[in-house]
Amino acid sequence: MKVTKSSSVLSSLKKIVTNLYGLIIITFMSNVAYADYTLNMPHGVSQISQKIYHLHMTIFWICVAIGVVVFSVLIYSLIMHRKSIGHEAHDFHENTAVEIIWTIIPFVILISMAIPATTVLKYIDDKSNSDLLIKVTGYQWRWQYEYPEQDISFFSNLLTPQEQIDNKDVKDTHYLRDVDNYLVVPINKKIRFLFTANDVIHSWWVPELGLKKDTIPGFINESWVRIEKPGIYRGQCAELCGARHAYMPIVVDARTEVDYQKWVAEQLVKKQTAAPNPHEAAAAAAEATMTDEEKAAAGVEAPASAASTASSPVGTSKENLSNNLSNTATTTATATATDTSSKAEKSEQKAKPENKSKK
Ligand SMILES: [Cu+2]
Repeated sequence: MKVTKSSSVLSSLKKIVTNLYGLIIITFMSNVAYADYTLNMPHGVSQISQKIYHLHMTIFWICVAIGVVVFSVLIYSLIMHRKSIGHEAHDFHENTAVEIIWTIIPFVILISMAIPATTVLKYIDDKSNSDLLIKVTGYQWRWQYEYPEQDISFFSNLLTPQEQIDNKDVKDTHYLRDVDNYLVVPINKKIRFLFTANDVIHSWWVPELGLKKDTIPGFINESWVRIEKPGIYRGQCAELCGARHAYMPIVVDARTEVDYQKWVAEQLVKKQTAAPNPHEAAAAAAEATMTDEEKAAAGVEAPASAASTASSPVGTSKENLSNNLSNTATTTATATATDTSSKAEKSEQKAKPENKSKK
């Protein structure tokens, strides 16, 4: 009986060790997953990411100091108070002074950690006085970016060919980390982001910007960033959102103000020269020839109602815009559900990788 029990313990121990060994091999040998692996978190290129980095280092060094003190006392006690050198243990219980000290010291440490942490959190939470508004919508499995103030909207899709995913072709430098349309933003501007999703919960994460926010259907999350250095910054969805969760990367193209304005102008020109949707054009032509009575009979409403749909409202103030976006967030799921496929098709036709600069 004893033999079978110990042998079953031994075999389960063996299993655990084998599994652990496998896990270690996978973790350290998979060079794809750790292509960008560095030991510490990135410094980043925004004020938020730098503040997060410094907070992280402050807390890290406090933990190191605690570790050094605790382990020093522990090791000293183990060596100096061992039985083999004839140390006799003291015979006392319930020392009030010691108990007060070991309550007060952790309390002071926790407060000294909470103060810088709260300061950074308060800084991150201040979304006021932004220069630019961008709405990010998560889809299975791509991102939509809308610039309501500039009336720009596009989808951003994975660019990695299926052959590379299937191991039939050599993998790119930016394997699973490249998209057709980059999110172009200006540097040194306070960019306010609104996050929502159209289907399931996603999470928009760009480590270099210090920005990670869940995008939740029916809700709007907010955040902001001020990027200090022009460049290409890559990220990915950080919330398990379905079968192709790994295939919705994020690429942010931070440009100088002049280059950003050029891009905006290009987008607007592209939009004007794009071929109009034949169905929309026919409907508009029919509507233009209708009298007011005919319009009322046909149930054609004033164009103002268009702003209440999920499409980007044009010519509204920033405050109204936010309200509109908040209102539409709740209807996004239903309103855009029908809109999505046609919009997606359109964007796919338009989405030529014009700003795709492989570095
Ligand atoms: Cu996702």
